[in-house]
Amino acid sequence: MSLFGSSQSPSPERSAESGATGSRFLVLEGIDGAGKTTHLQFLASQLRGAGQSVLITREPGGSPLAESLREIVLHSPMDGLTELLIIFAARRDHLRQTIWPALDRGQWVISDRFTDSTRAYQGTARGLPSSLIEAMAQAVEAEGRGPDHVFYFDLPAEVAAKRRRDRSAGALLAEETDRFDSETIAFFERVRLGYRLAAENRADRQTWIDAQRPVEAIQQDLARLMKPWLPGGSSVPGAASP
Ligand code: Z5A
Repeated sequence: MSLFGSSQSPSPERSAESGATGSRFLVLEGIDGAGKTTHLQFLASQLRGAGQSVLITREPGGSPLAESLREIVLHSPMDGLTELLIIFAARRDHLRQTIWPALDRGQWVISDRFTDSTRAYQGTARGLPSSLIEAMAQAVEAEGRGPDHVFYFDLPAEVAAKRRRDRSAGALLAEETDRFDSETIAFFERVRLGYRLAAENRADRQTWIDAQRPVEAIQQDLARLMKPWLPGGSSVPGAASP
């Protein structure tokens, strides 16, 4: 497993395979409040600063139909299997309407969550069979390109809950709550475990990030990690030096 603080670079083989300037499909994963949104904006600004075209998207959502399904998943009472079916329906449309066309155009795609969220939330945390999840993932994703690299932002559930409370307290408008907000700390610790299992299965196409560290320290590592992926393998304007 690639960890910040130990091995931080993408494998040279993979960089050579994709070409330093080739676009990539990047995914950010982690429990609610782990910092995905914060760091997604940073990654996008680094890429744009290096002249790359970037599409930012999210799951559930990312296409008109999938955004409608997102509202249902987040707000309508349902059982775990119904939740799983809707999430994969949304993913299928997201891939067909948004992600695959963007990759075909040569854009970088950065998605806030993808199938490892399903493995962690519906699989490990809700207890739906992994055989079912993998069969659905195969059916929905197989004919196109999947994530080239996944960043896992790991944070104890208690710390994430505090960050969410602090964020709500500082917000000008009341934050919208959803079905997941009423889940317990134990639930989010199971999600964390699910992410660890997913990361182990992903071998070298992932980076495990200790998200308890300050934002600046994490972003320094992200900038260093991305360096070999950028044109000329050089640093980008505004990137923190390693
Ligand atoms: N879901 C699912 O069950 N199955 C699936 O397959 C998929 C999704 C795809 C979507 O949630 C829900 O869908 C999700 C799982 C489910 N629900 N849960 N839980 P969402 O998209 O509405 O929300 P989210 O993805 O969980 O993200 P979020 O609340 O926006 O959190 P975040 O993006 O990870 O964190 P953030 O907003 O960047 O940071 C949180 C706060 O912490 C903020 O004030 C930051 O300034 C602060 N922060 C960030 N990093 C730091 C550090 N390093 N130090 C101190 N403070 C920090």
